[in-house]
Amino acid sequence: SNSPLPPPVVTISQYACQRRSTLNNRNKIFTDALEILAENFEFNENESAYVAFARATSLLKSLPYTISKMAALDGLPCFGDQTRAIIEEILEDGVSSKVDDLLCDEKYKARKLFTSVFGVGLKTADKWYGQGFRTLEAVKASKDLKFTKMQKAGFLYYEDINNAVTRPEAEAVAQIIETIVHNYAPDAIVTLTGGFRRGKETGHDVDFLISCPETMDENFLRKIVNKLDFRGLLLYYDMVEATFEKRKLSSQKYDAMDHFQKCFLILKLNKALVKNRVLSMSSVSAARPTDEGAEPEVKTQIKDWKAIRVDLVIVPTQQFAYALLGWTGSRQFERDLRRYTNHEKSMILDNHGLYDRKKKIFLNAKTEEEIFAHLDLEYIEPWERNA
Ligand code: 8DG
Ligand code: MN
Ligand code: MN
Repeated sequence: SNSPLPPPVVTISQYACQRRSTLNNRNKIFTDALEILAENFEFNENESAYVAFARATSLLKSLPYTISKMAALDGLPCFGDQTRAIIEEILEDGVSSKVDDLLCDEKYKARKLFTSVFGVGLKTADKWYGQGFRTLEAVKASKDLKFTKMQKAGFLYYEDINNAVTRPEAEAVAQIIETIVHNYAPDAIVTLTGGFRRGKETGHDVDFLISCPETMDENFLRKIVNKLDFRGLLLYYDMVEATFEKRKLSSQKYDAMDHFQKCFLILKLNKALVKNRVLSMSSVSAARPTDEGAEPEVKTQIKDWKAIRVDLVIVPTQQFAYALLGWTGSRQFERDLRRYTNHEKSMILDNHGLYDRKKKIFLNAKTEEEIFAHLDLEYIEPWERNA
């Protein structure tokens, strides 16, 4: 019999690493709500609900159209009864009552507030909440609470750190880091990664990989940090030494951890440095005032610097492509990349390499493109990884 061919069906993958998710999210009204609920499931350690909401959110971010009726979800992966119910409510009322309730919830509000302090995780937030604390002022004023060095810095620079880092600020930091790195190692490569590499205009920090030959002096990162300190730019640092148990192959779940030497920093960025960079990049740079004949400088209370969170990761050249892929994110993109690798390819991917479980070999790669090719995936550009 000659039945006509069915119309071609465009199927959308359940894996974020097989979708292109740009920053042009056409379903923000839904994803904003789902993300808040997902975060609360994460707070409550409800792993399965968290995963369901995170996957549905991520899928919506990849759609080239806005969901305007429930039927538009037909045939899409990643939606279950719970996530559908939220979308249905938003379609009908414009808001989700579950989200509205949560935003007024005492415990949720305290957890959000406390974890917004650098160095405060869920455990500490819940401890403070359990002790009756509800505001940062009350926590700071407490005589009984002990704070880590990290939390002290978190309180000290709270406002700056919770003010998103802008791209001009990230670029100013990049120039500082590059200059210092190249002073010690002219052929080391500094690469801006994380959200800024995905094209975001703002971020909560600035992430850099510093790729070095395997023979690199193990004190290299320490020298960079010392130099930052010497130049008066270092407000806080936490050095994490490389761990040499090369790979934990049993781990099937994505955790952001890797074994590279790294340093979590807070830098003191001179605001004038950022402004001047912006000015010198535009055509009005000639209009910059000079100091000649100017009034004597009046010392004011205005703070001329901003505290910026910076991550530096030292990566041996050989593993650079894997580290870059891992640190570029997004978190959901990385999780799905690892899940796809496990379930569809019987391989294991981490920030150091790719292991083929059947062939029992590690697969080398010089570029991200080669890693995608090893995984039989179409290449997804960094700005398409905003899953
Ligand atoms: P943002 O800073 O713009 O808000 O977002 P982001 O740049 O995407 O997030 P991030 O928290 O700075 O992390 C960037 C990527 O790095 C993310 O996909 C997770 C990944 N990552 C690792 N290892 C580690 C680690 O040890 N700590 C952290 N914080 N992130 C890590 O691969
Ligand atoms: Mn980042
Ligand atoms: Mn980071």
